[in-house]
Amino acid sequence: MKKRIITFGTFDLLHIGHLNILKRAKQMGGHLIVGISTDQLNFNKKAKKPIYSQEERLQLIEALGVVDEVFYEESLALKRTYIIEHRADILVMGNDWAGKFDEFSDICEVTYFPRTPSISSSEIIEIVRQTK
Ligand code: C2G
Repeated sequence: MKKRIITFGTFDLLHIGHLNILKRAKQMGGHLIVGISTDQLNFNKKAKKPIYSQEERLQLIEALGVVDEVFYEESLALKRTYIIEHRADILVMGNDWAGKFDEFSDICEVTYFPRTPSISSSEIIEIVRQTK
């Protein structure tokens, strides 16, 4: 039986670090489901909206060959519900979240992968800002 793998993220300014974690998650052997955090959720967390809208971010992730299913993550507090609703066997996150989701190990396997070094959406924004 194929495993069902779930992961969450903003995926703003799609970059190689995003692709690497999604590829690694897919390699765990199954059906990859990705929760895209909404613009409102980002605004609540960081007091700013992502550069790409939630519709654009969702379409970009959905178009990747390694992704099987996408949905909007509207609230951080609903993570348990999303895992249950999507019948996920494994939760994958980057290790910037290490330990943060261990509470869900009663309903699924929780795995953290090392982040790809030297790239992030915020760094891209910073580089573009400084480049005239
Ligand atoms: N990531 C990575 N390497 C990078 C940058 C990001 O492996 N260089 C991973 C992150 O660890 C995360 C995923 O890519 O697992 C998405 O990253 P972000 O878009 O930064 O997601 P974030 O804002 O952390 O949203 O419910 C949790 C949130 O929705 C997570």
